[in-house]
Amino acid sequence: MNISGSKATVIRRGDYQAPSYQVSEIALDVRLDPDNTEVHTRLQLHRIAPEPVAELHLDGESLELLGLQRDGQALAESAYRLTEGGLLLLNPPEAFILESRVRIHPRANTALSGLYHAGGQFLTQCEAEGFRRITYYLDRPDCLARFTVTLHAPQDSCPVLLANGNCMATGVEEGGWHWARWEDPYPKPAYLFAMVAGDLAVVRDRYRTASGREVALEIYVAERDTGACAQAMDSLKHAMRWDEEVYGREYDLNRYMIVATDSFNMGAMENKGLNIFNAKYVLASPETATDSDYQGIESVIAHEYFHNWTGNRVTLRDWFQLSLKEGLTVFRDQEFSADQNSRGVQRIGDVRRLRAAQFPEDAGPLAHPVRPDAYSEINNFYTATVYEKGAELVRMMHTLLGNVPFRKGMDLYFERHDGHAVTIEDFIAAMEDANQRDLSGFRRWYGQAGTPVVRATGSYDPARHSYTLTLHQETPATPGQPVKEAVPIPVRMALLNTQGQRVPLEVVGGASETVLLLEQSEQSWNFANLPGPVIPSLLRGFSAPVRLQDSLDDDAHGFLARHDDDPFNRWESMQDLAVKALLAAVADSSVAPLPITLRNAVAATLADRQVDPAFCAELLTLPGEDYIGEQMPVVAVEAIHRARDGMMRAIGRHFAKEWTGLYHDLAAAYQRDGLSIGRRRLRNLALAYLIAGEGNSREGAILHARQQYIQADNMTDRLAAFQLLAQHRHHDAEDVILDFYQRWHEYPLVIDKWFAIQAAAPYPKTLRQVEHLLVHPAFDWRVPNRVRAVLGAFAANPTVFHAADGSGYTFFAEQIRRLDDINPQTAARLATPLSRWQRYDAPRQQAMVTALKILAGKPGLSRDLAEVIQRSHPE
Ligand code: B3K
Ligand code: ZN
Repeated sequence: MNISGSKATVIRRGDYQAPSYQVSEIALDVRLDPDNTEVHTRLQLHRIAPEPVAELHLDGESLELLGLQRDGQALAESAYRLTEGGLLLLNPPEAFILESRVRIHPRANTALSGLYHAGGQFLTQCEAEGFRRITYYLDRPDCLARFTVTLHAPQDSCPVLLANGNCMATGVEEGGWHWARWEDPYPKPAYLFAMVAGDLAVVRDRYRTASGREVALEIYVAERDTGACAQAMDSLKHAMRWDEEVYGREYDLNRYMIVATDSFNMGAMENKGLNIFNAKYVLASPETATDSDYQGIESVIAHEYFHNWTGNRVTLRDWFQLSLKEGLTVFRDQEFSADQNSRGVQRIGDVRRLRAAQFPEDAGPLAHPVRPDAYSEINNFYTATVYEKGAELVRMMHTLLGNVPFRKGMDLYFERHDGHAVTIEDFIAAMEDANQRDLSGFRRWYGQAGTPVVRATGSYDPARHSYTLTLHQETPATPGQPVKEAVPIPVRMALLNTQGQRVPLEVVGGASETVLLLEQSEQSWNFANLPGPVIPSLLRGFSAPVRLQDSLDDDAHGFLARHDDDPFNRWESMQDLAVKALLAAVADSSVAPLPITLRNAVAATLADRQVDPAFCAELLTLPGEDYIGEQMPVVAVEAIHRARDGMMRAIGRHFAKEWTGLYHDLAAAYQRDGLSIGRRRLRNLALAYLIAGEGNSREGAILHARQQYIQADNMTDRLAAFQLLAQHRHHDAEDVILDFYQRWHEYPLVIDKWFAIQAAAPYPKTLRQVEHLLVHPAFDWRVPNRVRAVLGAFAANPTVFHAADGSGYTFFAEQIRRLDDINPQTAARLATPLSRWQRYDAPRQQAMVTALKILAGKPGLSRDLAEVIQRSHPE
């Protein structure tokens, strides 16, 4: 039992059983109507189990059964049984054709899983288990079948009818309806099925594959958005080229379609040949999208495209293997983005995300291995652990093997498993077999939750001219896994001399960088014949997803912050200096001073004209409040906020002249290249520091911000100014908020930003403001982007969500309760910040647990939310 008083069915990895039947062909015939859609399904089934079975289970959920036939005959009532989760066929013959007719209700489907009708369009989302909400089926990833689908719809409301694969025929029928038949030549699991119908415009382009085949590229959007698809189209073509060049993988159909919608539960979906995307990752124009929106489009378009090989051609045996496609595909999209942009800045961003989302997850009650052992709702496992930590595991194998051997492993993986549903084990085995390497330690990484802590100690022996490095690893216990084993940890490292140059390492034939493999709980290495004293640069490029305690003092970090030639480590040293100063300020409840080492490092960075502006902005951005909280035994909410604010002010004030100089020097007309993006970022950071500072420069900066807000020729600059003006107490904040809404109210993606920025303002009155936002005419509970803009931003607002009186939690729980009736998947995901209650002081703990209990007591609690609550507070 749990605090929600129910016991949900738990699915366990160890219970996997191969299906007893397979479907060779599935033909769907769908008459689309927002209120009553009829789906006629014809399945060709045959037994693959060696012996006859007493019953065959077909999944089905929220379906109204209208008729069932077997081999052309109505099925006798004694031959089947309807169950809670679907349909049982009793004593099925060895091979047969099953026809079913069901009715479903797309408009009422606010869960946005299965077939739904939103914004005038019919759309589907079948991963993970949405197909069973369309028809009775073997809705499991190891059931691969050839799909044909015929869509019927009124011609005026739905001139466009799309599904996976190739369009084979179209026609008109009575009453102003028309139809289209699509066939996908590649057998696929049902989670990759998609269909779309609506009034959509299309932006077309072409791509010629390496072997010379022409592929039609089509992006479907609302008519008025056709001018905002260039970034998506370019990114798609770049991704297609990259996968050919780096992995030798070509696209395999004649047509690649992308559909954009405002109503989507996540970022995008890789349905075979017909990706469906959250409009946020498709639409961009300089006036409406920020630089980071552009980068988001590039990476998500690439991610979904890369799934065509890692996920679709080679798919999953069961959902426990989710990271086999997600971790691997995230690794691929990260590498793609690193090749398109700056590798160092990309890595810093990836690690920032990992630490912001995955480390906390791994340290709390929702911790789970990259390959989980059990779930009750699989949609709850599309987590930072499965995605981001999963990508890190692939990256570590890549680091250990090297580029060419890794590619050999990938080739073998595709060669062996193309067209099959496989496991993480199969992936590791391909890497091992292609290279005669033993990677068995990685099986532990996949099975063990928790973030390893690596402690490094080192000493230089002047008499022997040698440096000894000792590394120790330990993984803290996680729920259900009290005892942890050592895992293989690749530690990329170099030794720097006092001039900041890497010294040759004799043990690796004079190379100046190497990868140490820490496999036991403790190991030591000795570097002999060094030219003089050295400072170690460890875990370069963040070569493993661990917490490193490097036992270096501030002087060493200050040195690395200025001299390390590894961009990640240079950034990391800067962060370490800032975190240390901030923690000291938190400990004595003071405003953070600006310690001399940090001040010198900031000064050196500001003076360094060589450094790329995007990287410079990374170096000068202070760690976020959440990250600082992560470094403390109990998160001191207000003290952290005060300390970080204080440090912003100190850096703003101390370097006011430099910031002002940068702000003016970096002004430029809008361009989209990497250098211009970096310059904008640094310039807006300068503005933020000036506004954080005090006195004249602050007043001047507010004027600059207002001017920038009005005159900006792009959304990056306009939004940066808007955020500073809207989130800082000053007299015309409200006018600016009103003005922004009036300018952009016709652009939902921009209005999401407007909602989010208000919900993120760090003042007590924000709670009231958020109450108003929830009843604003533009707020819509059925649109996940909008709900996330308000409630997601609210829950990420440290001082307001975690207000000492518990008001933030109570309010939040009430909203999640409401959302759960509309969209359980989004409700469950948004609720996860409450799982972190153990990290706070006693009164907050109590208030958070009470909030969880309020949710647990909700009548009709969804399985999604019930699982999150139960795991968050198991007693
Ligand atoms: N595979 C989808 C995510 C599906 C989430 C289902 N709840 C998008 C992606 O990772 O590419
Ligand atoms: Zn994915």
